[in-house]
Amino acid sequence: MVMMMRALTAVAMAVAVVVAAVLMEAAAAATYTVGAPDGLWDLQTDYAEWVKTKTFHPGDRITFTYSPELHDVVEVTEAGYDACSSANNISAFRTGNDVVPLAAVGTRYFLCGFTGHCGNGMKIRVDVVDGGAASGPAASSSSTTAASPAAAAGLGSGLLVAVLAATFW
Ligand SMILES: [Cu+2]
Repeated sequence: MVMMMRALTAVAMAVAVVVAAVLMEAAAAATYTVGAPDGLWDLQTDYAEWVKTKTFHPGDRITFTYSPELHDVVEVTEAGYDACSSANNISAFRTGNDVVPLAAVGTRYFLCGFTGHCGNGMKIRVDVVDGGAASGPAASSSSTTAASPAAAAGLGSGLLVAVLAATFW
């Protein structure tokens, strides 16, 4: 009976570890450096292409890295984005290493306020979508937590061993 209790305790602990791992996976927020790895916040990067390979969720952050003498970052409305106008800007960043939290679901628009830069492609549209239904292995593959599914699989094996042990003890 004591052995049985020990086995059940082991199973309960294994289950708790797996549940904790799943919860951590769901809560993992990613930070993306705009334009990286092939570019940065500059005139060379194709931002429409860059965002295509990412899925942004609330809690994620984007970082704009650039030389403040050459560029800046202005958050604008959709109208400002379309017209390349920072006249009615929402906010402006000028440090050269600007971290912008993506707190909520919605679309954010950023452009470079230096003359001519937006017209030459220095603008980016970031769609922030709900992570609820999409936070499976497919969604996490684009984040910085690519190792987690493997870790979860390892924990799954541990759970199986615990269940087998409980059966045979
Ligand atoms: Cu610029």
